[in-house]
Amino acid sequence: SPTISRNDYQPYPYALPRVELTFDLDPACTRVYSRLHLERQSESPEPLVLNGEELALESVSLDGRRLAVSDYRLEDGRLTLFPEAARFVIELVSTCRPQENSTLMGLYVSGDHLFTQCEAEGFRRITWFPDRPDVMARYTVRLRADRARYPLLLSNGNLASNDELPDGRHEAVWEDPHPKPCYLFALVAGSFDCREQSLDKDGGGQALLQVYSDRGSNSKTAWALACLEHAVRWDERRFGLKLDLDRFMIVAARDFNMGAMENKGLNIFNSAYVLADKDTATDAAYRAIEAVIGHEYFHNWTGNRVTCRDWFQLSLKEGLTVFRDQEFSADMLAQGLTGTEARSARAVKRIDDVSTLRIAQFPEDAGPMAHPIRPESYQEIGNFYTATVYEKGAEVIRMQHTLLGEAGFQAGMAEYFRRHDGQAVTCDDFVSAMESVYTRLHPGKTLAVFRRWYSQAGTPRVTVEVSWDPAQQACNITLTQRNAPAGIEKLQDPPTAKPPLHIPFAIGLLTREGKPITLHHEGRQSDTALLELTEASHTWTFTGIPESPVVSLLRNFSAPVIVEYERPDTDLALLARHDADPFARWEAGQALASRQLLAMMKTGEAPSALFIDTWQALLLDADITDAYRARVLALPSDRELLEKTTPMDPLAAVRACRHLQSALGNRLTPYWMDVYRKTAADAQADYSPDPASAGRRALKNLALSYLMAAGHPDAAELARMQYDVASNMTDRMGALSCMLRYGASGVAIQVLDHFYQQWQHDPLVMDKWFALQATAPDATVETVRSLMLHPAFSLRNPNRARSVVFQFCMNNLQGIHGPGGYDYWAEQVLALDSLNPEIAARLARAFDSWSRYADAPREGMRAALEHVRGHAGLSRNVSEIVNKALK
Ligand code: B3K
Ligand code: ZN
Repeated sequence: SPTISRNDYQPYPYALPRVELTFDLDPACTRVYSRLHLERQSESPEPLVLNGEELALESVSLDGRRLAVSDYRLEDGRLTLFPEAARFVIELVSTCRPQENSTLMGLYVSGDHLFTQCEAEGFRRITWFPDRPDVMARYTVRLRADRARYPLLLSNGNLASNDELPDGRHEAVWEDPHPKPCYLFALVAGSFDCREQSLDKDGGGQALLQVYSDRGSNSKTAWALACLEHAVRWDERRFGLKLDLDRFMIVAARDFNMGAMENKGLNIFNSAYVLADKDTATDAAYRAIEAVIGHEYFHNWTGNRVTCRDWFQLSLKEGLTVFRDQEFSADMLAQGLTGTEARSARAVKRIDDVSTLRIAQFPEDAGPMAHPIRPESYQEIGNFYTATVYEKGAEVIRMQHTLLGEAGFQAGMAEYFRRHDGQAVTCDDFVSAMESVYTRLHPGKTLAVFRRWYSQAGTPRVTVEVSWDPAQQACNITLTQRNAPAGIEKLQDPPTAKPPLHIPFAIGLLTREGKPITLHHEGRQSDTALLELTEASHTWTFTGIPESPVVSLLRNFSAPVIVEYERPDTDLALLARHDADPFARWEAGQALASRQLLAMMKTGEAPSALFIDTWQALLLDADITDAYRARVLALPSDRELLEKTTPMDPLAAVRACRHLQSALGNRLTPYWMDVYRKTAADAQADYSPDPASAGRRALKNLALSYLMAAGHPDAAELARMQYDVASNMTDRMGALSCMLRYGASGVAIQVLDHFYQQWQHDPLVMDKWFALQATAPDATVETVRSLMLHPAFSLRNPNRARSVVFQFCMNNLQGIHGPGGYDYWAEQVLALDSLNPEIAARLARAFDSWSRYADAPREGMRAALEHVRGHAGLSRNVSEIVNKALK
């Protein structure tokens, strides 16, 4: 497939001020009439190139004159016209086939409804069009369909009219006052429940907020609507950004490739991020819904009002919007709290986000798909909706926030909108707006070095050296950065290093008793100092340090880097108990646990007394919240551990995690029991997803898992009881997953069956039922094959495919690396590829790290990748992934 390069960008030669679309909607064959008002941007005539895929072209007219086939060129997804005039109107008639569209891009059928998904390049599957984000137009959309089958016809903007037509049909006309790129176009047709509320807009006027979902599910949309209102209010308060619409709609779809889509005024969501009630959704699902509803809403400014010039700039909207949704979630968790409690509530969110970054993005940055947050090239843009563009992109925004401070960052945002509202711009434009404020705050300083974060792939490594000078009472801290080239780091063959990055590195110093030491840094006094590393290496000296301190490094994870620092376990234990920075405190405990796990993998060593004592101290610390305690007491997952080993030995990682969990369960049994009893008291209380209650449930379920792992004689009974009396899905799932992971298999099967009987009618709960089985430690390829034969299984539904195939291939190390695992993976990649290339390519990526594995798994994974690569007719999506993996 051809490679598309960032540097080849050319502006589109035409402006498209107005678009009129008429749809005769029909699942078998939808006819689209399109009228494009075009204005040439250059002096002399230019060919007009439109994109189209899987369309049947019926006619083309130019200024009302029907063109002959010889007047235009139709090849390879491109329609080229040769207009002479500077302003003209093109009329096109074409058809597409929603029913046959299993890619879920363009116009497709889900259940009894019709939906669209256009980002990145799906609009070309609806009609011929300049399908690129820098062509922004005002749309008028006329939707016509059978009234009984499709009583509701939605598109972007405001409803201008809704009229009856002959033959039981009706039509709705929508006008969107905001110019937009076609990737933000949407239409929905079907019969839905609707929950709505009106909202007083900041600055006057009212807006209608609506959440549409499948008939019969209205009782599950209250949380989503509440989250939408919170998001609107939060964006007003924290960013000063107002809702610019009279109507903001969210529609839930059962079949959806991603989480959701920010179409202007008409967000379409994976139903997993809309529907929730206490009986069917876990606490984690409630928080995820809040995050995704926030994310899509925040796109209305960061993405829609100011959009991307081209798809290389994707992180312009995604990194920034992820940063905004992370802050929204953190603020929601900390609502009503102050001081340490607020800080630890925010830290819980930070811990979860950093864990995601490490498990998804760090490996990507060290593997065959490594790319800068602003990629230089791609074959298929659908493959670049990655953890790097999203999560690392958000870290790069967060570092700008750290460097500018909240007020400076907000001033930078205001400047960004002042300069670019209504435009399609680049990542550079964003940094320039921030830089204008940065330079004002810090005369003489620029973001020139910082900009390299946008063009360099790879996770930087920062080495730390600390020395204390008793004569001077001074502490010297040296930071040194190493930036390996993209791709797998070749250790024997030292690669040419990349230039240094601008790394904000927050540190603190503690006394040997764990007390914070005040630092004097750049004219400020604080427990935390922000060191700005902009060269390969730099040393800072802190004076007035009366003893050799313990250093707390990379507080709040102030930069997406790997810290390398040799220190004794006793220092980590001290930080895990006393660090005032709740993120760094968690990090120290995790580092200590990782060392235990690595030692177990190597020598079978038992956990140290120091480690057990640390966990005991954390269990007993009266000053920490339940939610935070649940985070600090949890062990690194087998996947996290695996990332830390070379070569990667998955089965040894699984064994070590299990062993440590059971050792901790055993050694601290009375404490876990105590925690369980205290937190279990509210099992039957009224359910509320608020952070304090959710934190209590998280801690309870963690305690249960330790007791189960330890094989405590009462644990199985406690789990069974918890399942039976559970008033909510979090407790039900917590108990059931413990039974599957650690319990007797007979009991687990019986309970799974009960669960099935109770929830078989609910697709989202059935996804959980499938996922629990696909990730059970004893699940084999035979297990997942038989799950796939279940009548409720379908590879065409992405949520269901994810719940079985992806869960097994990505989250069940024993299963996928067991007998037949690799063949199963290859077979599923190919099966999915013939239905839905975007989803297939995501599964294909599960083997990205194959070359870092120990011999046996490595050769097996390579053979499976080669098998996939050898298959004729691979999609561009999967072909790019497997070819890069095998390079
Ligand atoms: N912008 C969408 C991405 C969908 C692209 C799928 N090919 C989701 C989001 O980030 O909000
Ligand atoms: Zn997004």
